[in-house]
Order: sequence, then C-alpha cells, then structure tokens
Amino acid sequence: MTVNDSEAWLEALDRDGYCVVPNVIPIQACKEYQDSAMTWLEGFGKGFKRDDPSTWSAEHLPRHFAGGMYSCHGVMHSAWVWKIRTQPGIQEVFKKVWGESDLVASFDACNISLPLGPQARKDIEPTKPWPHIDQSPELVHKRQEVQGIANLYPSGPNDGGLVVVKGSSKLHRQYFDEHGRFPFDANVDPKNVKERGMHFDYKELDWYLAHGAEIIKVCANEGDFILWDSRTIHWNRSPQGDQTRFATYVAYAPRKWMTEAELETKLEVFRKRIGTGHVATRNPDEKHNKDRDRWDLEDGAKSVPARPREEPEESPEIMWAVGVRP
Ligand SMILES: O=C(O)CCC(=O)C(=O)O
Ligand SMILES: [Fe+2]
Repeated sequence: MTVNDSEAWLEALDRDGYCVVPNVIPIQACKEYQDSAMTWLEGFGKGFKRDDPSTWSAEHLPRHFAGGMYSCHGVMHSAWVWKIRTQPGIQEVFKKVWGESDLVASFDACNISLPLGPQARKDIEPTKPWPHIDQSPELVHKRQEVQGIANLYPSGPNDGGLVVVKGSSKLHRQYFDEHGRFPFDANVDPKNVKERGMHFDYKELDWYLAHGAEIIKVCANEGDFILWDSRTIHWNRSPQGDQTRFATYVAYAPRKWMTEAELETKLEVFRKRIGTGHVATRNPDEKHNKDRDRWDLEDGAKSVPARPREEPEESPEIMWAVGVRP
C-alpha cells in the first residue's frame, strides 16, 4: 500500500478510526530528522548525549511532558520541524483525506521519548493511559478533525507510540444517548463548541470495549504516516524496548475553513512562533497563549513563547503551509 492506494487507507480511517499510510517520508530524510532531533536535545547544553544513557534523565533534557512530548522553546517552529511538516508526501496524504488541495498546516509539537528501563532512562515511570478524544463531543456525529503522526523511527508492539481504541469513533452517539451526555444537535457550529475534547475514565473505556471496540498499539515503520479521526479514543505508550520514539504531530485542513481575518491572524501566530495544537484552522486564544506552564516556564523565560533556536525561513513552501497565497 502507498499514498496512492488512498481508497484502502481512507476506508480503514473511516471504519476503524485510524490507519497507517506506508512510505510517506523517504528513509534518507528520516535519518536527517533523527539527527536533527538529537542535535536539538544536545544543543541545550544540559548534558544530554544521545549515546550515553546515563544522561537520559529530566535534569539533562529540556522541559517536556508525558515522557517525551516537547512543546516549549518554540520547537513547533524549529526549522527541522518545519522540514518534516512540509514533506510533500504528508501534504499528499491530507489532500486525499479532505479531497481538497488548498490546505493549511497545524503548528504542533513533537515527541522524542527515550526508552525506559535499567539500561536506559530510569528517572520516570511509563505513562499511564489517558483515554481521550480531541474533537468536541458536541460534534461526534461528524468527522471534523483528523490528526497525524510523522513516524520517524520504527515503532513495533513494545515500542513507544500511539494507542487507539479501534472502532470507538463510531460508538460515542450510543454512549452519550445511554448515559445522558451531549444531546444530538446536527446544526452545532464547529466554531461555537464549548468543549474541545473529552477525557474518559477506565470504567467508561470498559463500556466501549464491551461494545466491540479494541485497544490497539499502532505499529508503523520509519517514514510511515499515522492518521486518526480525532473522535477515536487514544493515548500514547512509553517505549519499553530499546528503541527511542520519535514522532512529530502534523495535520493539515482545508484553508477555506478559515476567514481572511483568521488567515491573517494565523500568519501572526506563525511570526510569533506560537503553537496551534492539532487543529490547523483554529488560532490559539488568549488563554492558550498565557498557558506558560505548557509552553515556556523553564529557564525564567519572560516572553511567551520562546523563539526556536533554529528559526524557519519564510520560504514559499513554509508560507504556503501557513496559508499565505501570492
Ligand atoms: O503521542 C501520541 O501518540 C498521541 C498524543 C496525543 O494525544 C495527541 O497528539 O493528540
Ligand atoms: Fe490526543
């Protein structure tokens, strides 16, 4: 299967709520990005060395969350993250997802999770599942958002990576009806929803599993691209073998979903080096920008957010993804 067999993978995305598109990013490019990520971590001067597991701990690494999610230091706009984001194969994938070629990109974070264990990272425990969806539960009758992962190291069954609840995207309506949650409203306006996602406790998860959904660790090769419907319940798993997890979160959505004014703001968001989360067409609000704990608390940073160490160029490729048209 390749990017061009889109009928097959789009069917899987619809049916199961996720799919893996193979060979989207050339292997040679993956190698370059792996090196960039490690060089980026080493460049903070906190003592991290890629080949020395004794340096694999929080004290030697820049601020991160959940064992390896990096969203501080302007990393969403680092030149190397932009190189991954603008890979033509990834844009092809999202053109097929939306049946639309005029797109804009999200400015999202990356994940570099070092393996845990006695011979590897010892200062943290594996993350516990945090089952959630990232699309508003008020909109569950309709697929509104599709998230993506550029998978840049192999990710097998014991490696770190995305865990999905296969089939869960189709069960929410029944769950909400039976439990008196979020009444159905076919006309709800995506721009006016109150919730942007929803967390589930383990008892709720059991309901989905009892109704045919299945927990799957998504496996993918170097250079594959993972897609999931934001209504699919998911979390991630820490690496337990000897393989580092390296992924960037990348999504594109139709540019026509934004007004001209919103597109102008998106350009400002880019120039201020702010992240957007996974929704390419939604500009972050004030509250989000002030969320210093998430974006830049470390090292006494005064401005939110910090600028990336390697600034992106305003190249035609990058400006296209930001939504600027000549
Ligand atoms: O790290 C992952 O695979 C998933 C993280 C997550 O929940 C997300 O990107 O929405
Ligand atoms: Fe998520």
